[in-house]
Amino acid sequence: MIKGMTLVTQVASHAALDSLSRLLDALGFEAGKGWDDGTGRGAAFLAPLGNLELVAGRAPAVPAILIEVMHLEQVHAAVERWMIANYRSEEIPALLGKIAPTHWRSQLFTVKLDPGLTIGFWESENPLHGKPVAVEGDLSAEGMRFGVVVARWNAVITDRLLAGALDALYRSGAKKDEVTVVRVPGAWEIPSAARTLAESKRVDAVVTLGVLLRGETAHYEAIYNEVARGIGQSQQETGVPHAFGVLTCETLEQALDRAGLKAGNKGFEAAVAAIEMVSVQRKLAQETAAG
Ligand code: DLZ
Repeated sequence: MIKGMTLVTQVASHAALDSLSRLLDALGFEAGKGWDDGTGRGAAFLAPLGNLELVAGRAPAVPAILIEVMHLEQVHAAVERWMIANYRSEEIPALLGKIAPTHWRSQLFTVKLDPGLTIGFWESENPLHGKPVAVEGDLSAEGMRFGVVVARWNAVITDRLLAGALDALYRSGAKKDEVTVVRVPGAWEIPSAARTLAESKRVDAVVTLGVLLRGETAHYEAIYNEVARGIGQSQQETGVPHAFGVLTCETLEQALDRAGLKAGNKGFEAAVAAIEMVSVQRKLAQETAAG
């Protein structure tokens, strides 16, 4: 079973390896496992997709290291900024190529990092190139407005869920004044506040956060069912995505684990789901508008 593919390529020198490693690091590549066995060094960089392309009959028209990106202009600008910080300005025009069309319906630019090391960055003109044909949400919250409804009951847990949710929203690009936090007495009150926010059209998505502890909650099932139903109904009837971050736990310890101790932070996860759903909704609306 095929698991992945690694293109192993020799670069001209240790200096070239370090230079390319710094550039890829600056561009946000995830570092893989490097090695140094005394005779040589390796640096690995991970990308979500990989291809091995073999060429016969003539030399390839592109550098051996070819990185596919989205938003090629932004990548070009990022590489230029990195070069300005690392090279003399008069050297840069000869090293950093301009974005140019290729004969295979793409745009490409090259960067010469060393006499023996040129790499290329490219973007297909077909936005679906290399992607499964599916509408998927992005995880950027820029330009999105959120409501976060958080129950005060079991605040030792819900405060942590709230911190996780805000961390996810802000780190994904949401602006502080575009996030409205609403505190309600307990989980029972979450659906009503969520619905008011959703109907206000002040938010693109609602994140709901609460904790129901079975051991301490009389009529646990009845309350839980009603909270879940109310949040779901608000989502369906308003069309505003509602992320479900209401924990249902047997014990406080279990709840703590899910609020940042051993099992992640469900507030963070709910906020990420909300971001993704706003993005999915916007993409679906665009597709519908485009016919
Ligand atoms: C009353 C109650 C109980 C027993 N348990 C919980 C709980 O585990 N988690 C929670 O968020 N809220 C609880 N509440 C409060 C109710 O949700 C509600 O706030 C009150 O009944 C007032 O309507």
